[in-house]
Order: sequence, then C-alpha cells, then structure tokens
Amino acid sequence: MPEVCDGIDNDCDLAIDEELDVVANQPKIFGIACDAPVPPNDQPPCAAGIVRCINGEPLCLGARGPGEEICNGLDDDCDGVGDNDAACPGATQCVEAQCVFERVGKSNSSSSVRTMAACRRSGPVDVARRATA
Ligand SMILES: [Ca+2]
Ligand SMILES: [Ca+2]
Ligand SMILES: [Ca+2]
Ligand SMILES: [Ca+2]
Repeated sequence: MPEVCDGIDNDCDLAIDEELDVVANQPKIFGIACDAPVPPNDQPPCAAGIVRCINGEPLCLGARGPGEEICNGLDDDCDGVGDNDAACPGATQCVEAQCVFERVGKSNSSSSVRTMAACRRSGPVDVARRATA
C-alpha cells in the first residue's frame, strides 16, 4: 500500500506517514502552499504555509499573515514598507523602530525638508555657500 496521510504505516517500513512519501502519493493535498497572504499585504515577512501531514490529517503549517503595524522596525502588515502608520502612544511617533516624542522627529524632518526646498530653489552650490557664511 502506498503511504498516505492516515496515521497508519501503509507501506510497512516502520515509519508512519513519512512526509516524502505522503507528498509523493497525495500531491494535490500535501506539500502545497496554503493560507497565502493576499496582495498588497503579501510582502515578507508574510509568507504562505505548506500543507503537512500531522497526526494523520492535513494541516497548514508555517503560514504568516499580516498583522497590525507596530513600531518595531518590521513590516508587520506586509505591505512592503516597515513601520508605516505604526501606532505609538500619546504624542510619540515611530522613528527608527522606536516611539519617540514628536518634537524629535519633527525637527529632523523639517530640517531635511528645508534643505531640499533650498536645493530646488537655487541649487546645491548656493546652499553650500550659505552654510559657510
Ligand atoms: Ca499512512
Ligand atoms: Ca511507512
Ligand atoms: Ca507596513
Ligand atoms: Ca512595524
């Protein structure tokens, strides 16, 4: 008897439901992807699982679906951007995987915005001259 996923040693080799044999004999059920994350929330670390034979029954293992985006440096909701719209308590906001007070993040971003605006207006040469003046 070919080995199938049923909790019994069908081929009498003293091993029950050997994964390689089960996948080979039931290719439409085992070893296939399952619970695949749905676009656009399907980027790593989200991943589809694989159907395996557990206790004589097919079970989807290893699947990782999107979760709520939290401030941890990871792309929890799997949309390809880490910590976008990550929730932070109170007046803090997520900067480099840490919830910090908004003031810090704001001064950083506004200064870089200013520099970019100056570049657009008069070119990088003018910015360099103004910096040394
Ligand atoms: Ca079996
Ligand atoms: Ca067997
Ligand atoms: Ca994200
Ligand atoms: Ca995150």
